[in-house]
Formats: sequence, C-alpha cells, structure tokens
Amino acid sequence: MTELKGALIGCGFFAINQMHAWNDVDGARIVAICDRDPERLKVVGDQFGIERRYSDAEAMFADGGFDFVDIATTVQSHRALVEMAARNRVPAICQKPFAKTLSDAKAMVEACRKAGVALMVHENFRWQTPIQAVRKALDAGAIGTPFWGRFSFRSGYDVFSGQPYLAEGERFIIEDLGIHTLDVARYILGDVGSLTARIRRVNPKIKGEDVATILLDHQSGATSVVDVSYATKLSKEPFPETLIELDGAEGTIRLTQGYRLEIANDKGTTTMDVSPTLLSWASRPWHNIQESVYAIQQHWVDQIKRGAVHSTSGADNLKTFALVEAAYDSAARGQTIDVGAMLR
Ligand code: NAD
Ligand code: 89V
Repeated sequence: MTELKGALIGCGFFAINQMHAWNDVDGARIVAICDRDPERLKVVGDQFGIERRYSDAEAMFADGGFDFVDIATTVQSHRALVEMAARNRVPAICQKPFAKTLSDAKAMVEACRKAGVALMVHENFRWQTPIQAVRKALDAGAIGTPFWGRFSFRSGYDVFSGQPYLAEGERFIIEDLGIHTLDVARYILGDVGSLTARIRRVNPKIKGEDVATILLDHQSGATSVVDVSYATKLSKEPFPETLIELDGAEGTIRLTQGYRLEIANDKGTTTMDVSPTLLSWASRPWHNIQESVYAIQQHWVDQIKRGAVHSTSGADNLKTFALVEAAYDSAARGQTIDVGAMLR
C-alpha cells in the first residue's frame, strides 16, 4: 500500500505534537488541515508547510483527497466530526475524551461500524515506554498472576497554562487525566466489573474536581486503586509520570519516579531505566507523552495496513469511558457502580 494521506482537524495546543509525530511516522503524511480559528490555521499551516487549509470541516470532506482524518479538537465537537467522517466513509482518529457522554460515544462507535470505517481513540498513555515496559514484564510472567495494583498520577504542575479550558469545566481531573490512568489500569489488569470513587476540589480557582481516588474491581479478581491529583506539591515534581505498583503471586513490580522499573521475584531484584526517548522535536517533561503520540500514530498506520483492529479502537474505549462516567456517578451518589451494566 502506498503512503496514507491524512487530514487533521483542530490546530491547537496539542495538535503541534500530532503534526510533529506525523512527520516521523512511516507510511503516512498530512495533506490538509482545518481549524475554525484562522490564526491557528496559519500558525500550523506555516510551521508544517501544509497548503490545503480549511476553516470548515464539511468543506474539507467535500474536497476529499485523503485516506483518514485525525480529529484533534476539544470534546464538544468530537461527536459531530466523527459522524461526519463516517458519513464520508473516512477512517477516523479522535482525541480523548472521546465524547461528552457514554451514549454519545456509543453512537459514534455505531456510526463508524455501520459505515465500515476504522475508528481509533487517541488514548496514548498506554503507549508510553514505561507503561509498555510494565506490560512486557507481566507478559513475561515476572510476577505471576497480579492480584493488586495502584496507578498513581499526583502532581502540582500548572496544567492550566497550556490548556486554560481545563479550569472552566464542571468536570476536570477524571475526565481529562484520570481517563488516561483508568485506561492504563484496564490495559494492565484487564476490564473492570465495578468501581467506587471519591473526588474533591482543592484549588479554589478552578470549577471541577482536581483530586480523585477510585477503587476498581477487575473482572480477573484483582483489585486496584487509581489515584490522581493536580493539588499535590512534591519536593520533586513528577509530571507527567504515571507511577505503578503491582503485587503478583510470585513477585512485585514498582514503576517509580524518574522512570525506574523494579521487579522483585524469587530470582532476585532487577532495576531498569525505562525512560522515554527524547525525540528531536520533543521537550522535557512532555517527552514521555510526546513519544507516545508518535507510537500511537505509527500503530494507526500499521493496523490500517494490516487490516487489523487498533489497541484503542472506539469499541475498546467505550470500556474506559464507562469508567469515567461511573467514577462521577459513584462520587455523586456515594455508591459502588456496576460498570458491566453500563455497557450492556
Ligand atoms: P485547543 O483548544 O488548544 O485546540 C483545539 C483547536 O480545535 C482550536 O484551535 C479550535 O479552534 C479548534 N476547533 C474546535 N472545534 C472545531 C471544529 N468544529 N472545526 C474546526 N476546528 C475546531 O485544545 P488542545 O489543548 O489542543 O486539546 C485538544 C484535544 O486534545 C482535547 O480533547 C484534549 O483533551 C486532548 N489532549 C490530549 C492529550 C493527550 O496526551 N492525549 C494532551 C493534551 C490534550
Ligand atoms: O492528556 C491530556 O489531555 C493533558 C494532560 C496529560 C496534561 O493531562 O491534559
């Protein structure tokens, strides 16, 4: 198959990473971009040398000439744009959060299924080098069957400077960041049967919650805790590292700050540096996320070429998105939520 041609919608803060990554990906390139803000269209068009520029996505689809669309807008427009891609029979990548509600997300998956086009959610955290290293250690049987886990992201980083809209929503940390951590928990310990959550807002300058603690009952029988905070001021800022603890029948895995992976079992203790690569266009501390953007976009192309389903397909992401909704529901009602029932 020849090189895939892509179109990107949404030329904002994060799209810069996606555009750099498309330059590095083998087998695809971006031929058209779209943003309703003319300034952002010019900045990204000029920086990446893209001549075909649109302020209206319908007009871009009408002109065609691309094999897939990469939707990098914020959540409000995701459903309309994914359904537009489906109507035009164009495979689509959609940024997280996939949708505003689980019922929107289900409709988006159904629209793409009916149209027969691939749909992948840009859920990149599971593609981070340290997370992949944990997955490989488990797959190699390093600790036997895991029975307990903790997936932790605690930070005092000023995330609002790059993404000011995050301070304005009724929902914040679970919808924006916890969604990644919940996805990692699923990726490592499998799907979830039920969940209990507690949330709070510490920073008085924002609208939504900035702290969440979530207890997950995995279908495998394992129990895990997902804890996320943007109100945690540590002596050494860990942003944007996800720290992991896993206890298995035959050993333990610890992914600690500074990208250190420790595996302890009856053979002894091994410690590895699982730092992400600093790509030529990347900058610390974002390089971990930036490398995972490249990895997930390469995966998009590779699976399209193989005709295979993506790791974070729309259908897969429904199971992560259900955890987000269940967490808000649990926190509001003070009850444990049956996640399986939400997906039936
Ligand atoms: P942003 O507001 O900086 O950029 C969004 C852009 O989309 C804006 O330029 C806006 O004009 C444009 N846009 C919105 N609706 C449009 C439409 N219908 N047609 C054309 N253009 C439209 O937002 P951002 O910070 O870049 O975030 C974008 C998405 O990326 C969000 O969903 C966010 O959660 C996600 N994100 C993901 C990661 C990650 O690691 N996966 C990191 C940061 C942000
Ligand atoms: O993934 C995101 O959407 C980002 C960040 C990693 C900073 O939380 O907002």
